[in-house]
Amino acid sequence: IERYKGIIPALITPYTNEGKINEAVTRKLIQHLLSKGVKGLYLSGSTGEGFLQTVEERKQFLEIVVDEVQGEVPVISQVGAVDTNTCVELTKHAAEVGADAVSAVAPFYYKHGSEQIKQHYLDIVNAADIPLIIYHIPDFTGTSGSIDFYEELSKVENIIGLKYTSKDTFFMQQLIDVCGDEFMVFNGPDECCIAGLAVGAHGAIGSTYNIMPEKFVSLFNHFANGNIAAAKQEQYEANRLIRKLLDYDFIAFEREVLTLQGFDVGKPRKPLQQLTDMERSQIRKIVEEFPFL
Ligand code: HMN
Repeated sequence: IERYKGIIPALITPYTNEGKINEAVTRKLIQHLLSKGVKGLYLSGSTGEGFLQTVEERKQFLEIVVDEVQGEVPVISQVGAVDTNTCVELTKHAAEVGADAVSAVAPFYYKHGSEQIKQHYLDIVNAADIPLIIYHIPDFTGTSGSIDFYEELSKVENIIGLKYTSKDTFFMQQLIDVCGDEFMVFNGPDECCIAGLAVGAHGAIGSTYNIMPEKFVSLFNHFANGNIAAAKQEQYEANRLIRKLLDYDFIAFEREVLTLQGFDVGKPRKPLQQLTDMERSQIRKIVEEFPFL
């Protein structure tokens, strides 16, 4: 649990100009993020575009990341999919190639009852000897487990935590209360990172930690040291940027910023927003306004 405490980027998946996974840029971006003090990497989630990739690509990407990280920090692979079989296949693969944990969104598109969703998670955790971090993102999946639902799953051996992408901090606090301190909860919305930490989140997984890892590592460290005023200052500064970012699709925006930072991560996959030249030049101006980028 100590190993996971901190800031964990939900890694962008670098693509080549042809839209294939870009191994060289992936390795370079990982070294950069590690050098900034991130405590793990979260792959193939919303930010990583796992849902827009083939199973083979998801496996290939994980293999590259595990090889580059060399055990320095935990690697968490998001294996969620519409169907259980794909999740099971990706989980077995993740265990085989040495990922530290898998994570999964609730099955989406079809409307399932909570019993089926529970069974889906049990099938994943029973597929291989690798811990599971549930991914709660009700706005995207259209389903939200209840406090009781998560409490029950938190008691299952090898379900070690939850990534919590919602701005409802009361719900988060209740979850932490009933699941106990050994069950890790990660804050999802970066703009509310300090709020999540304040109600007891153990760490934070998010997309903007790709583009400003230092800001949030600093926020986390200040918070951990009880320097709340300094942590709050970092959150305020980050949020002035996030507010601008939210005028665009966050993946398109962050890919553009990374490109300006020297990481040629390519364009997001359609149907994600493809930036116009005008939008790209607006983003360039924003980057100039924020020296911490
Ligand atoms: C993931 O890759 O799964 C995400 O990073 C999830 C993460 O919690 C992000 N949430 C969403 O995109 C809905 C945030 O990092 C978010 O992008 C950021 O707070 C800006 O709003």
